[in-house]
Amino acid sequence: MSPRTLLFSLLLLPSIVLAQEELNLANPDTHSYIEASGSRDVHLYTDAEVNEARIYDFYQRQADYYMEQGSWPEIIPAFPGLDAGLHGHWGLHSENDHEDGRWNDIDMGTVWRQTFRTPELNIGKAVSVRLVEEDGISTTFDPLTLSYRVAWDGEYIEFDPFRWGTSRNAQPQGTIWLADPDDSLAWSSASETTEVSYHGFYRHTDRVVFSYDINGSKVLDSPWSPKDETSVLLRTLSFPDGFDGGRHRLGKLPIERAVVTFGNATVIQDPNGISWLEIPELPEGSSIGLAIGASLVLTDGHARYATNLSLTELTQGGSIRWPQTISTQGTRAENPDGKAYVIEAKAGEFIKLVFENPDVMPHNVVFCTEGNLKKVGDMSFAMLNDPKAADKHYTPDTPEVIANSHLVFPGGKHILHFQAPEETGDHHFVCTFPGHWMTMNGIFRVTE
Ligand SMILES: [Cu+2]
Repeated sequence: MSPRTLLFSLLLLPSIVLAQEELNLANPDTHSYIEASGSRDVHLYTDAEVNEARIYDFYQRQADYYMEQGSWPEIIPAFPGLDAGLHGHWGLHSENDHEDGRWNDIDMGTVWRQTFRTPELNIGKAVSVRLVEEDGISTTFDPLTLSYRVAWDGEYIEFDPFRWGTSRNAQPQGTIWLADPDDSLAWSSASETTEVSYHGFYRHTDRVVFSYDINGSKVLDSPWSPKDETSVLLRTLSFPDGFDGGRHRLGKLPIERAVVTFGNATVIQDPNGISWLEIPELPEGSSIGLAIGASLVLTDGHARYATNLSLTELTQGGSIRWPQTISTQGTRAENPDGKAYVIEAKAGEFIKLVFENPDVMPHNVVFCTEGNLKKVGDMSFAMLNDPKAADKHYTPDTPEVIANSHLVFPGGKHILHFQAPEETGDHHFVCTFPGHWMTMNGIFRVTE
């Protein structure tokens, strides 16, 4: 620290302490506005469970309170429900109904990429592959170790319904028979250093081929399993550029549970009971087959596992996995007599509008004052020239607009809270997505 900086620090320190002493910090516990049930007229959102709505009530009470006091502290508290409040963080969701296991109903296909968790393991960048559908074998590849760290029999992945299903990660649904707790790199080359890079994986029909480099030499690595057996993981490793030689960790399993089915490699076991695949220097285009099983004891006869297919071919396109096309079209409501649609409300009434879009294109809903449909419609069309139009939800910035929803994309929903105007009359509602206003409009009738 230079002498000059030191001087500044010394001068600054007492003034900070002084400032803190002088700060008049509000304590929300002692102020009545925190209590939603009292102290002012009942607000529309006083009883709202979700903070997003309740927050409006809170800040109005707070403002009322301090204006009544005639003075206010320099720091007033923020709404206490926003973070870790009674009804969930950030005010967006009530977590009272967050138990939802519907993720378990979807067809997950053959590859699932999500943090994978068992009671013993947590694999952050896991790629889980279902090798055989319906009560078959699944395995989880770890791109950081470049190895298959888990294999299990039974169903594929399941989700805990806690907090809408994904916050406790993907979990295996079945019986685990291979688990490698070691999260260090599973390859070591014959060279002094081992540098690896993971490139991702190819999908070819129901096969998955992982691709990575070891000291610059390409490795293709594909898991597979016999359809009529359980607890057997087959692997084909291809070395298109050849290989300098090295070792690959298979996990803590008895040496007889891992068998080389073809190619030039041997399985060895270290004093810690870890089995390794020992690979000598290999020429270009070499492949190795491997079978790992929970109860596999094979001395011979394992040729049935030796499926020496070309992994390079599997990195090219294959047949279409999902050849079916399903199309669906939203329909507009019937309006046979050609009369305008009418929404009715009382003057000054608070309205909660749930706007859902089942159509194939985006829409919004904008309420505007009587006689100004065309004006607002024309302004919305002019927004085609506005680069910020999407941010504004294609809603013209004009006093004729009473309220507007967000632009809602197909399948989406927006909940709009607003107050009907005091002026009675036939106001309008309209979609202001450019080009829509002339056909997508109706009457917003406000009565006494
Ligand atoms: Cu529209």
